[in-house]
Amino acid sequence: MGRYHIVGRAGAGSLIVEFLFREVGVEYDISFPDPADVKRPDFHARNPLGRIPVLICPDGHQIFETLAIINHITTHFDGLAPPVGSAIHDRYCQFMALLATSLYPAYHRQHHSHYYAEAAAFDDMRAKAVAEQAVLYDYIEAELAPYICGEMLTAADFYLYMLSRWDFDKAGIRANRPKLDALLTELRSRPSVSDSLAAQPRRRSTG
Ligand SMILES: N[C@@H](CCC(=O)N[C@@H](CS)C(=O)NCC(=O)O)C(=O)O
Repeated sequence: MGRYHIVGRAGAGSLIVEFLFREVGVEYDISFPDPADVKRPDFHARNPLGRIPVLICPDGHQIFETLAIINHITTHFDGLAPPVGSAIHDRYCQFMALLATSLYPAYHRQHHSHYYAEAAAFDDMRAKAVAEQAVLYDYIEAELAPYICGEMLTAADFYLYMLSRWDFDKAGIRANRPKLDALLTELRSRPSVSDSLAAQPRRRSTG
């Protein structure tokens, strides 16, 4: 069987794919094309918005959108999601959707503001994104026990950890949120995370 190939960017959304493959012991290849190259029309066949990550599977089919890629990994490899059909799986899906459709886009608005507004509106838009994220982080803090799915560490915790890395005030999101603080510290020390981060080409982290 061939190997998975991740099309990624240092410190960006491809991290979750690396974290999860390392967690389940799958070897993979990864390339980090120049950001300008993923905006070229030929890359749009892989992702119409020219965004990463894209996962190329061993049989050649491709997946973009982190939620879909994570679903592929948790479907094909055990241990990263609760059993399908259980109430805790519903909770897992709910958090995955919340992270993918609310927390992630709020980081995108902060790091890629030019897609959304003229420069004069950047500060206001970024402040609103941070305020929305504060509500979400408060909710997550209240729900952690100690992981998103209770005693089971799942892909959702790794996803949350990746997103938190893009915050402009990393200490701020941990302040007064002791459960979140403990979770992020634990995740950072896992070999799957620390080894992935150590292997990133040098580049600033961004969503
Ligand atoms: N909804 C997409 C978001 C992907 C995304 O925004 N990727 C970022 C890197 S983390 C990107 O390619 N940004 C460059 C751009 O938007 O031009 C997903 O979950 O995969």
